[in-house]
Amino acid sequence: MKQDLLDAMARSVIDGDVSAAADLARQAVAADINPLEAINGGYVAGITQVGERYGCGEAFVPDLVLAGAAMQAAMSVLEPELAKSGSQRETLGVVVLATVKGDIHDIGKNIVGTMLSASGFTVHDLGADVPTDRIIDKVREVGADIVAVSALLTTTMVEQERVVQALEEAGLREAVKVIVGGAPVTGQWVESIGADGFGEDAVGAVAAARNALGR
Ligand code: B1M
Repeated sequence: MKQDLLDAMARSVIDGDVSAAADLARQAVAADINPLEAINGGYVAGITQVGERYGCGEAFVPDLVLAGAAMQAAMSVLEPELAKSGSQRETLGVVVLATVKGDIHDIGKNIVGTMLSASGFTVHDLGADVPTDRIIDKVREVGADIVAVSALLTTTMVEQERVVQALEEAGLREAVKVIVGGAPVTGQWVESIGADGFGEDAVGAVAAARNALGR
């Protein structure tokens, strides 16, 4: 049953069981379960619980590390399946994607990148802990339409504002839209830093990218 599989996926992340997480992802692919449903209904549900336990002192950094590893093992199976859904679309725009400097969380950013690609955007993913200068250089190099920056920490989300400022200083702000996201990001934050949009999840990120370019 699908719900049993989703529950087992969540459990594999809570237990930090890398091989079970990957195996369950393969089972989902074989059972033709929508990969985004598996990600959100299964693995994200699990990692959210681990995060909540960490937040109230019931789990510790090694638990986050194991949960992250289990989640990534599942993503390596599911992200290629997600990507397949958009293989023949026209290019909607060029996106430079990164997790901001000082922040190594990249699981959500990777899902956002996969969904943007699957929806028809050309994505240049610079990875995590990316200095703002490198983002600006890449924008120039590829003629980006959008800069998409992820931040998971309240201490690093300020880097999203620096990206907006750096684009202004480089004279690129008029030509490039900025979308932001990550667990601490709110609409109010987006407005206060002068970004063009945000998504609460990967589907929202695609909508924000489309809206920003009017497509
Ligand atoms: Co970290 N961590 N972590 N962590 N970690 C959080 C974020 C935290 C909320 C946990 C908690 O306290 N409850 C907390 C931040 C608190 C705060 O700032 N308010 C925290 C902390 C404190 C830390 C450390 C400081 C712990 C320490 O060392 N003492 C440390 C920081 C390291 C650093 O970055 N400098 C740290 C380290 C780690 C690991 C490396 C162990 C690991 C990351 C592994 C990896 O990414 N490769 C990790 C993990 C796994 C988490 C939690 C548990 C899960 C994050 C995750 O992957 N979620 C997290 C708790 C939580 O978020 N519930 C936590 C699943 C993912 C699919 O969701 O990333 O939110 P998310 O992405 C979503 C949306 O946010 C959105 O779409 C995605 C898909 O739906 N989205 C965008 C994301 N980016 C977007 C961009 C967009 C649009 C949408 O447009 C551009």
